[in-house]
Amino acid sequence: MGDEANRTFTEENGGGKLPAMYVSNPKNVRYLCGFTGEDSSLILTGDAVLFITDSRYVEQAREELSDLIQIVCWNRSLLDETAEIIRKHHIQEIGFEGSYLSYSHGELFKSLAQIKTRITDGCVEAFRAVKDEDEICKTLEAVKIVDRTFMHILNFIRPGISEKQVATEMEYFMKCIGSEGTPFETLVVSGIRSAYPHGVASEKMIELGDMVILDFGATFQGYSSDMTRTIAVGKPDSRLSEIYDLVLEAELAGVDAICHGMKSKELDSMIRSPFVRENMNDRFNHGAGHSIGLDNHEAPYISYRSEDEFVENMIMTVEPGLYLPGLGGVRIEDDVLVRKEKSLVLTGSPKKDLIQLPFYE
Ligand SMILES: [Mn+2]
Repeated sequence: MGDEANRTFTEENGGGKLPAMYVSNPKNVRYLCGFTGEDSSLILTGDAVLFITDSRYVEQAREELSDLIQIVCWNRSLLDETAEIIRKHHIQEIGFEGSYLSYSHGELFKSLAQIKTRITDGCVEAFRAVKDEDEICKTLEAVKIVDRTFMHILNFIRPGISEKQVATEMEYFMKCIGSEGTPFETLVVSGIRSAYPHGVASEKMIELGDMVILDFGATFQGYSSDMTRTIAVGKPDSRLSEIYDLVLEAELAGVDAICHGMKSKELDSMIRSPFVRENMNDRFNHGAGHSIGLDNHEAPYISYRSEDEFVENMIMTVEPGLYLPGLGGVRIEDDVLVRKEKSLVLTGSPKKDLIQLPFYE
């Protein structure tokens, strides 16, 4: 438990100080107090931190939380208990995370609280964006797992096994070597399916000449990694080997350029510039990157629409791709620790040349 929870939150947009905040996003709860379970909330006031949970989690909370945090076990309902705390602590105004309460719960919350409420979406997330040493170490462990898994899966992929078998093997292997689970569904798409930027693994068999996109992540003590590599099984269509080089050029432009103080949209245009030059920008139809942490996708994002600026110790993915419908696609993604000057690429799996697994007719 750090200073994070004990400060008076200043809402970014509305301005003015807020005397209390209700935190219900489970990742934010975990970030602020270290609780790894579910269905629990925090109320932060100027001088107290209250952790509200139900009987299933009281023991776990006693173990995981600092003694400075008061644990409240609710009996009637979470919202009733919260309203009671608001009354007891004479809270005059409270912020809550609109994105993490359903519309009906939000309305109920407002009517139970009977005080001024304000939406504070993104408030805790702004702290989460910049990682401390401990968070960086955990991410590094998650990164090691994906790197080892990539080397493992290269020996497993062959013509005649399905995308699903490959994805299952990757997830099994990641768990065996220390991943807590997969932060998102492991994407394995091959052949013409590799032109689907976000296709999930199917029953399709991998065939000779296929491009195979592997987009996967591991979780270590809550922190995720996220990496994509594209390989070929045998010799692919020459247009696909050509776009591999172009995607690699875009990806390297991104990981080489990203640094403290750089604007998100500036980086986005650097990543796109090889695609623009080759008249292929319209074949890159997803975001160029995002932050990772307790969530697999978190703010900030790499986007031409974003006014965000990167800050030292953010961990960003850079992930350009090109997709040719009916033929296939290529995506390359690394995780990068943003530093003052040259940033550090954390993921170390090979990418310099298109890996062609040696299978022949
Ligand atoms: Mn990603």
